[in-house]
Amino acid sequence: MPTELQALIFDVDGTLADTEAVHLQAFNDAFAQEGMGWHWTESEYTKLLEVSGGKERMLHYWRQTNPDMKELEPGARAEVVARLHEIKTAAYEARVMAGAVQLRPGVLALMEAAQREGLMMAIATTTSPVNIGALLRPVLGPDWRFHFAAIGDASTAPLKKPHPQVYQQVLREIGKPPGACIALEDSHNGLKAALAAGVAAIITPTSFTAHQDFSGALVVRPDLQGITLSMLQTWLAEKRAVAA
Ligand code: XBP
Ligand code: MG
Repeated sequence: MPTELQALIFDVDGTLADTEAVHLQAFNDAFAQEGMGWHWTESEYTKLLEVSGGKERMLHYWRQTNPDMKELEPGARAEVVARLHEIKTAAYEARVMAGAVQLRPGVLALMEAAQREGLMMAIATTTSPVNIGALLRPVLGPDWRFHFAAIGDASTAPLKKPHPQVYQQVLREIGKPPGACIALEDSHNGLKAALAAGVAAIITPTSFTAHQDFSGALVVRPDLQGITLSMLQTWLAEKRAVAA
């Protein structure tokens, strides 16, 4: 059993930044632009977040609101959703690049500490790759990718959280055992994905996920402010001692 914390694996939406209100605006931008006649409210969207991934979320909503709709051609509905998602992604990226979201408290300090101490960092998200760059480029610079030993996202892991695929991919790529890693997550689906891959998770919920079930989390905190690497190491060691 590894005893040292060797890597931090960061989720993106909700964890690095409270992005979901901006995702919601971008979905509604796309619905309006394409004349879908849909408009998601914040409470509706909070419930829809149980489905990870923008395309999956729209398909789920469409099937739910129009269960009897017959597709004239197989895949026609998925094609419309893919088009909506392209528009939504561009709208989201523009909003983020215009400064609509900031990193949550403590995120940058934890990343800087990990770098100072030579701890590996990785990203495990269900979101689209362009969204990660829009968020991290302004804070970490044009070489933001090189801060991370692996980046798992919607383009690498088609099976979305709570499926552990993205965590399994990232673990393979960084070559670390799951017990030597800690995941930083904000949602029930993220927690389940990390746990199913054998990775302990710290949860920092947002207003969109605060009502969810976080049983099995290593620790639940309002945010990452004041969380040090030695605290993470201690929590991991305590968990291992209990499990032994
Ligand atoms: C959260 C999500 C994402 C975003 C939408 O991902 O479920 O799907 O809401 O992003 P995570 P896309 O917390 O794992 O980062 O539209 O690009 O799918
Ligand atoms: Mg998240």
